[in-house]
Amino acid sequence: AYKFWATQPVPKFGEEGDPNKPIEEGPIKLQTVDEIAKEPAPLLDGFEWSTLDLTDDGELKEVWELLNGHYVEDDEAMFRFNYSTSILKWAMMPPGWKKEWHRGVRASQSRKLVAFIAAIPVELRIRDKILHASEVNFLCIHKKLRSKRLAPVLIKEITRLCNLEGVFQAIYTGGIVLPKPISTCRYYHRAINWQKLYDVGFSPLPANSKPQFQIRKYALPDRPSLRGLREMQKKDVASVQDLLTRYLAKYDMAAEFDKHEVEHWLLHNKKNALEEQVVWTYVVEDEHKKITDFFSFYCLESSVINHPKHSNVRAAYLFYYATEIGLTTPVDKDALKSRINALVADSLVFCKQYKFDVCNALSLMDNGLFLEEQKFGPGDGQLHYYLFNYRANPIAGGVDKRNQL
Ligand code: YNC
Ligand code: MG
Repeated sequence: AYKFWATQPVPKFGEEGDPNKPIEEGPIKLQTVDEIAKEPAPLLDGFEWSTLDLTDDGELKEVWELLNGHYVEDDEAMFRFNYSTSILKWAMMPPGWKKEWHRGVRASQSRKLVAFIAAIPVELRIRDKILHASEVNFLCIHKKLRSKRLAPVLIKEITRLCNLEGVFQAIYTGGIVLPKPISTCRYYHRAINWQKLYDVGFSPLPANSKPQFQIRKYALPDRPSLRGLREMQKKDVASVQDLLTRYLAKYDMAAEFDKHEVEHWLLHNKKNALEEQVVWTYVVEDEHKKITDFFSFYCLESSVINHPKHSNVRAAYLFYYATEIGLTTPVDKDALKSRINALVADSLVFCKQYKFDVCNALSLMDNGLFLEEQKFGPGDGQLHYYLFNYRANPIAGGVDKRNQL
């Protein structure tokens, strides 16, 4: 098993993992840029490598089409992620993005895009070390080309392209088990439009319940309740970056964002009126105009496969949040819990206002403090986190959540 992964610089199952004997953390294999091949490995006859230019609407559309028809589905093939072109640009073009890291395979004759893989740069902190790493995502192969060992070829190509830029470590996530997860999270779902989720087969009707009970259970107020809550604006970027950095410091693994990254990942760009909104961020401003809290969520729709009435489910994914509580004084767990619940409760109100059907969250960061109280239920999906070419002790919980994208 794992014929390909056994050849890669990743830890093997059973190799170590005595919790009483933590290992020394660091790279598995050391290389320099001049050892890296300047040219890609050849592809099967009839196929060729192609760099996708996502600033070109036509090429962006090609990536969208491939993913729309062939990207991640649930186990029963009822739903498939349907990334909008706006979210693809947001996810693949953060500050420092490189065109070369949007890599595709085309059929030589028809020019049709049949496979894709992408990477973005990320400063990743693992405990006290910061890695100049990449985050690999959107690995996708056309359904007709599956099980032909093309995935390892794509993975080796994106590795080469990262290595050529001096990047030798990467983070990636997936629903499948590979050697060897550094952390594993579960997906949780909170119904907003229960009736629709039931209609499409996403939410079951529990025994002894009735639709009207379920609808009542998930009802939400029309207005948020926190004082000083407002949409994030450009002038908040520095405060939000400072607050987020201090908040994330308590986790063993997290991205380190500079101001440009905070602006990219959290601030909705209103200037671009043609673009659909991808991310929503709200801050809490106190009476001294200080930002004390914020929360955010992004929109990712899923296609409903073969349904007579509904073609998609509009899902909000809880993204970053932070609060001053516990940052300057010793953590009062109850105060933190009640504050985070208030923040998430208000985010659900906005999810309803913006017509989301469901709000999703992972079992990471401090989410354990609100999942039950805010009526999130566990899903069947798991998300495994992996590091490429870096040996590290397992991370119990509390990883950065961006990789759920
Ligand atoms: C996967 N998701 O185990 P072994 S997540 C990594 N991540 O190798 P073939 C995967 N490896 O076991 P197919 C993988 N899925 O023999 C499969 N593999 O060692 C491994 N699905 O290749 C697998 N997107 O080409 C096996 O498989 C080998 O034709 C088999 O293609 C797979 O984006 C896939 O779920 C996933 O489009 C492309 O099924 C295809 O089945 C597909 O015969 C639907 O491949 C979409 C989907 C995956 C979403 C994601 C993160 C990807 C991370 C890749 C690893 C990056 C490493 C870091 C590199 C940079 C380093 C630096 C610096
Ligand atoms: Mg294949």
